Amino acid sequence: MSSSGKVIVNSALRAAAHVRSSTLPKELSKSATSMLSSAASGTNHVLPDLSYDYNALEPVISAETMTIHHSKHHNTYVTNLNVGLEKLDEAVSKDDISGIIALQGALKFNGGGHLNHTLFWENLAPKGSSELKDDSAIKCIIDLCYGDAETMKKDLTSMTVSVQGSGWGWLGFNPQSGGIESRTMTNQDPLQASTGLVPLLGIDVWEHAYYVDYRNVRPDYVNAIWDIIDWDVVEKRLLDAQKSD
Ligand code: MN3
Repeated sequence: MSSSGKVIVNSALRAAAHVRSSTLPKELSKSATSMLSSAASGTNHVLPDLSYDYNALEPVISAETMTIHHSKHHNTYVTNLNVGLEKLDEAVSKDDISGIIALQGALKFNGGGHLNHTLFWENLAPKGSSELKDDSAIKCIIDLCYGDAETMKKDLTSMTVSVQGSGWGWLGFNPQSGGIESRTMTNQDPLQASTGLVPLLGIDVWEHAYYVDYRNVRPDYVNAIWDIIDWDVVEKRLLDAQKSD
């Protein structure tokens, strides 16, 4: 790790946590740490490849939407995150506290955009390729916290459809209670850094995520997305979150 890399990581974590570096909290999100630690190796963040083709999620999400969403929108967050981290490094090296603080909004927006979309792509799978299995840990905790899967879907769907403007709906693991919860976030505010909940499943309801396919009818998009959820990924995230709890 280069010393300038260390500066980037420490200052970004400090900025994210609003604390002095000597008191970095243990509960800082692992994903944020790993996101920022790739800057420490001197490499820029890059747009992640998808594990499926752009047309693989049709008819729920079209190839056109996927192409624009991944290669343009997500890519822009990655580009601007890298620009922001470079500026942060510069501000830190000059001990420019005002400059460091001024970058927080851009880092939250672009860093959040990168984290959220990376989680989102992994959440999705071609229709019929994954199912919520009866003997899975995720099914068990859904039943415990919501009664049944249909109630959870209804709850998260209605909250997510109701997001005012641009934002996300999330199913998150609460390390305090050991349960799972539905939550919405506005803009690109990242779930874990903002609430402490560990993201299990996210639904992007920015218009760019559905307008080509559903026009202004957000409820149809959110109702349809349940057909392309990769429940194996949701299960793995839950097990990882419970392990590190
Ligand atoms: Mn998006």
